Amino acid sequence: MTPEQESAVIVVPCFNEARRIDERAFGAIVATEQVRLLFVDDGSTDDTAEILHRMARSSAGIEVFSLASNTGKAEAVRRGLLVAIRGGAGVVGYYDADLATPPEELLRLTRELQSRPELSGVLASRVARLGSSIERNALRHYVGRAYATIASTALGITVYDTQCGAKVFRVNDTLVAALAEPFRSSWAFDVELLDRLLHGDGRAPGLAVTSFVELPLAAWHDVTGSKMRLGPAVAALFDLVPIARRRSRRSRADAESGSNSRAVALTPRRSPGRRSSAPPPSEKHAGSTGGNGP
Ligand SMILES: Nc1nc2c(ncn2[C@@H]2O[C@H](COP(=O)(O)OP(=O)(O)O)[C@@H](O)[C@H]2O)c(=O)[nH]1
Ligand SMILES: [Mg+2]
Repeated sequence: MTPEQESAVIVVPCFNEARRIDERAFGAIVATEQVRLLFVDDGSTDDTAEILHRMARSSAGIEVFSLASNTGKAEAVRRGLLVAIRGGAGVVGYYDADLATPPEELLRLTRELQSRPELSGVLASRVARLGSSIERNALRHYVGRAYATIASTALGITVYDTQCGAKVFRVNDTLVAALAEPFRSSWAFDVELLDRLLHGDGRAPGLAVTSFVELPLAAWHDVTGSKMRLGPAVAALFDLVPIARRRSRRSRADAESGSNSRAVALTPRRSPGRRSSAPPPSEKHAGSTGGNGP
């Protein structure tokens, strides 16, 4: 890692991953010295804890944070990100333990964010296209597309893939505020996080939608052994309703007050009562370098 780059810590949520975890691949990721990894063992009942601690002993760039009982991916990611931020990371992210997103792509996402100080976040996007190798189970692909389309509408932005398990964010007050409370939905937490980042709260301002980008992956492949069942994933569509409601309340409030100051879209989506001119990212936050966490 070059000194001018913000130190990056990537959270890897793990629940009963003993059979899938590839110790060598994770060792190779930290050997690049581009990122450190914080594995969150979420009350696993198999040998996950033992494997993770062995990895931490053999690689200086790997740490383990253990939760006593299973809290679900959303809460494990949130808690892990807060630990990483408290440790002084300037860039944090999360990454699925099954390496469905190849390690080199995780490193590419991180470099993209580190090299573009104007960005607040980079999201991996599974866009199948000529020259890429995106292999998804057809049913999961179609459910995922429906979900992403509805999520995009709920957020009021054009985002292709909200659910890919590889995302990186620059640490700033808005990110810290967005992680302060547990997510309401354990399935739609990626969408909830984006919503919180775009709109901020009393503690910190929202970030400009233009400070988020999706990076189309060169490769992604479904890994068997997923613990995410499709039934709850479909039910998670209902978790998007409160996000859509909040957006429509904000639109109404903006229209009533004649405000045009709200951030709008990764690519602005037209919406009544909203203007498409996103303000610049809060300079204080978006362009800052490492160490601005709490
Ligand atoms: N912390 C935590 N992580 C989980 C849980 N369930 C799944 N994960 C993690 O979430 C990531 C994606 O899970 P996976 O089963 O591959 O689901 P997929 O999204 O269908 O591919 C992996 O790193 C899993 O270990 C859970 O209950 N708690
Ligand atoms: Mg998976």
